[in-house]
Amino acid sequence: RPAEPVYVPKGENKVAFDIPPNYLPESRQQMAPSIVNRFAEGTKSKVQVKQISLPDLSVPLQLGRREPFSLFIPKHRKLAARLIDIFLGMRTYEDFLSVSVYCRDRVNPEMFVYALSVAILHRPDTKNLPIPPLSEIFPDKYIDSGIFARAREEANVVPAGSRVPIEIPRDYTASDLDEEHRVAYWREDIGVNLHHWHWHLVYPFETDIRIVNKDRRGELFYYMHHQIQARYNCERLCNRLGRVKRFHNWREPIPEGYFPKLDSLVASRTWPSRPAGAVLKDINRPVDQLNFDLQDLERWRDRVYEAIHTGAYINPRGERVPLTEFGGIDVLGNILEASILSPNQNVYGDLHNLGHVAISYCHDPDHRYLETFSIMGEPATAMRDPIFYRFHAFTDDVFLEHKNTLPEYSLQQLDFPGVVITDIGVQTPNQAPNQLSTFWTKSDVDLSRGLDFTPRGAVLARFTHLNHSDFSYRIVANNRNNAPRRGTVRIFIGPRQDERGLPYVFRDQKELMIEMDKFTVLLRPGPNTIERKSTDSSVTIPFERTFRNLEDSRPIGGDTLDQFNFCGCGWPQHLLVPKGKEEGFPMDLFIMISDYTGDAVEQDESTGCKDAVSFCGLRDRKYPDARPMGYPFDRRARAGVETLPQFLTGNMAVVQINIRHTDTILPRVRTGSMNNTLTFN
Ligand code: CUO
Repeated sequence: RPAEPVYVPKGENKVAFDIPPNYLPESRQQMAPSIVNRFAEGTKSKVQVKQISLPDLSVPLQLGRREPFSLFIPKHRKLAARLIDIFLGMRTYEDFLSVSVYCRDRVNPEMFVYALSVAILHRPDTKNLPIPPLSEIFPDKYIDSGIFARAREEANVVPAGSRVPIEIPRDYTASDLDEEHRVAYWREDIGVNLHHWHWHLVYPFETDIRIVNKDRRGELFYYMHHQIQARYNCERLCNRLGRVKRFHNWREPIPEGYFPKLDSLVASRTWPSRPAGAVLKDINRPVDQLNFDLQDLERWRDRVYEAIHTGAYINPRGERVPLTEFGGIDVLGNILEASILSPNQNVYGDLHNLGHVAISYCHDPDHRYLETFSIMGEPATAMRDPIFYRFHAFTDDVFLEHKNTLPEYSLQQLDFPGVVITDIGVQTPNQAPNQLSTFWTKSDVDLSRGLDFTPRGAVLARFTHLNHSDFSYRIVANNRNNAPRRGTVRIFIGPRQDERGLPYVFRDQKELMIEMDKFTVLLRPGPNTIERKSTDSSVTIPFERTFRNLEDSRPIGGDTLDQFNFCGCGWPQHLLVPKGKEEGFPMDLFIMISDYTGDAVEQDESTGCKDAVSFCGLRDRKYPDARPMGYPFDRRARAGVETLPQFLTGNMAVVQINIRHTDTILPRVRTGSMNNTLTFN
């Protein structure tokens, strides 16, 4: 019987690996067994690691143990891709475990965790194993470096069980002198950054083609990042900031500085900062095998625009291939990112990835100071920096340029014959109708997995994040057909007024529409009332899953451990609702029920996690909505439509809602059908 993956729940961390002696790194092979084995003291059981003839690891070993690792650097990507191939190529789980254990103390740790995570997610025999959240493995990517000295002290002085969580201050990266700091709580949110890391783990852009080539992955690259932009812009409006200005002239100084105050514990380095006014330069860093000019980026950009404006890209044979109405955006996503699915990297290059690289090296473009990349250089941390949104406003604008070339949706493509929405609204318990309420909550993350302290046990860091009261949507829809009809409910919210207080025209407002939920309904003939809970959103995952707090991983509402994985991808539930304002922030709630005959994707029912399908798709399945992502707001409106109300057909409705923020810290109530309701802090 082949060995099966072992899952060791946190808190019962009492299993040790029994490894062949020659698997230890050479430096440790001479040490006394009592030293080598001291971490195994008190373990209840041992996992035997089989000795195998090891594959050739010379390629992944080209990156040093203490060097930082960036997915955006082509050399690093290639080394990681090789390691992933090795992991995926192991025939049995036992062999996979064996080679992983061998690599554990040899390969660059960041690359190891990345490649191992991708492999676990995609191997049939491990895809149901939970991956611990990156915030536990590398807490230094998420938490102010000052916390770690205190954590070490706490761990050494105070016994496990009596330790008090270490409070992470709310304003540690900047002061209010920097107006961008007003939205730092959102950019630096641990859950948002975990989502982004996890999304790129599920949708890698360079490794085995069978893994990269997921249904509509280029289009999802566009759409998921577009939604990040829409949400960030809305958050800015809530904080009296203008919408993000796209960063498209790469010769201009960058006024937004960023000082991350993170230290890498692995690479023993401080993440570089970027003072205001930094200017991008040509990159020539032999150490990273990187050599490209800003002109290269500009050339690629111009060629991508040329493809969009002529409606066709050039394939490697020099032929023009049309960017089609439905498939064009997917090709364009792969071209721009660029993933290995890009049809022609010689012509269109590697624009988005090397854009990240150019920005992340602007402080040391030729390596004269021996500095490494800044936080823009990797998906786990990039969303903390204001320049992330300015750069992605550029990529988003490229996609919009393409979308603007497509035919507008006709009334027939929008309407659902015989189905009329007569009433919509949201209800927060104990509040006026159509009001949402936000506040702050403190939650804890356990740093202990990522810190190598000898006294073991949890070391908690307590951080403050935005949160909201759960609410529900209510939709009344009349089906005038004399048979049941299946439909897809599409829920968006968008700000009503721009930064000057002027009402939005449709053209601008559609770019700011935030997807809140999407689900199918069966409408019986006559009036139907649909109730839907905010916690069921198709864009979010519950708090417990964002942080995969495995101690709390008892089943929630029928959920089982094997769903804790693919499932780490998803917008954090606590950021579903924009902050709003203390005096209230008016938004339009838009709800549409589209005709399911145009939405349906024929495929087997997914057995995996389906909580955040809008952003993350379904595992081993097609994206479960046949419409273009972002529908119905992804294209220009038909002639004559200037405002959202003018856009509506009978199967759509809009109502004004109000988001009220209370500047106090309220406890978090654990949601889901738990036996015991836990309140944190
Ligand atoms: Cu997700 Cu630029 O892609 O970061």
